[in-house]
Amino acid sequence: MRTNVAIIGGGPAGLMLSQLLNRAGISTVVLERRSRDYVLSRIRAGVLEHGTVEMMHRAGIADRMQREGHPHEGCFLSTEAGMFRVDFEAQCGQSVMVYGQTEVTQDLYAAQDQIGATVIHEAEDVMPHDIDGTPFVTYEKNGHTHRVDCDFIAGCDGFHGVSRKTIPAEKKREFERVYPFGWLGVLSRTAPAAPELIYANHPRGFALASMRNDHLSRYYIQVPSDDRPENWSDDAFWAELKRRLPEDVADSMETGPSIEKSIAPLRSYVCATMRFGKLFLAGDAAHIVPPTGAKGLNLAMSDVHYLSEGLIGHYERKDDSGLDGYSDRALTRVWRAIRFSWWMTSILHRFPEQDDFDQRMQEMELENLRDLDAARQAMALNYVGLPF
Ligand code: RFL
Ligand code: PHB
Repeated sequence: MRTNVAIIGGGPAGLMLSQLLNRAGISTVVLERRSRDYVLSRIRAGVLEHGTVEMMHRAGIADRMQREGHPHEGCFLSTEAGMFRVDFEAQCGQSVMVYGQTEVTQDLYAAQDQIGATVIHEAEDVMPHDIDGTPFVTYEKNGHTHRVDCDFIAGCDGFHGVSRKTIPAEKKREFERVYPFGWLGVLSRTAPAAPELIYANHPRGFALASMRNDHLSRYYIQVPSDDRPENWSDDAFWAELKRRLPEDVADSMETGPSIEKSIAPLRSYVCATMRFGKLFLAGDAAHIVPPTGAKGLNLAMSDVHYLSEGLIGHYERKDDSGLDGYSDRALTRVWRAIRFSWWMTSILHRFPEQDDFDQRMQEMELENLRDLDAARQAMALNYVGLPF
């Protein structure tokens, strides 16, 4: 097979890149290790930044999101001293869209089918070759080895993918922080606890009340890194969640059987560079943020925006400046999101070594947000998403 751009990974980053390139007349082959059903069963992000929403429009996949997504103009922060709201619309004139990653991926698959794009599922042992020369990718399927020759390779294969590992160690610098806790998440067919998200700082640990739609709720609680979903019955989960949310919210909230229950570790990670030779990394393949700032999927989308612009410049105008500047441009925005996610994480969680001083600093950060317009504005600008 021969294509312009071989894309490793059929998650949101890989599919969105394929969609934008195909619409610009650039051919792609997407190689995804898992089945389509498996990819669609992963419950992950729920909040789309303003820029991600605009990208969905540009990619021609915004119809269902327009109908079924829920614009949110603010969110709540709950503390021991009470709950307050950050009004995104009032602070910066923008809002976010509550629309699940699963829905985004489903819409992308439907659009890819419609334009006849090539997405190969259950591709095993995918391997990029000669990334600094004449690149090609090999993979196994149904017991046969296949080869895709290409001009460029896009590594969109998530944090555990193969792409990043093919960049020589001396050509990349890695930055990492692993947090000593994870998030236990539950999805349930229940009405959301509140009309907007509640991020709760509580002595027993962080909690988040989120949602997918009017009948589907998503909740998270902070748990130790070595905890396991099997340790938590539904009843135990609801009881702990209620302890960490404001009393009136807890008293009136609907509970029910969990549809999904899993633990996500919390980590910040950046691979600098995001490009080596003809290989370009995008999304979780290049960076990880803790979910506290709702940035992971959105960062994947901004990478794809820059990368698609670079590739379109190459093919349409023989202009390589976008590709040459890709890594620096993407990383500038990545570091801002890394900072924001780290900050949100640090003010909302209980850390094992947290002393009285740390505790007071956390309380002061939250008081600042409650009392200072400028602090709320800084949070709102970052939460709805910095411009691409
Ligand atoms: P993905 O989604 O991991 O997709 C990568 C794809 O590559 C495939 N793959 C391979 N394919 C071929 N060969 C290989 N060797 C391969 N290795 C892997 C995988 O099967 C997969 O299909 O990365 P992508 O596309 O970069 O997208 C990133 C997002 O998925 C991620 O950043 C977000 O889900 C993070 N995230 C959130 N982001 C937000 O913007 N807002 C949120 O509200 C939000 N909430 C969350 C989150 C992530 C969470 N978890 C579970 C980590 C909440 C949670 C709980
Ligand atoms: C979610 O709904 O899954 C969600 C929302 C906000 C976050 C993280 C996850 O910060």
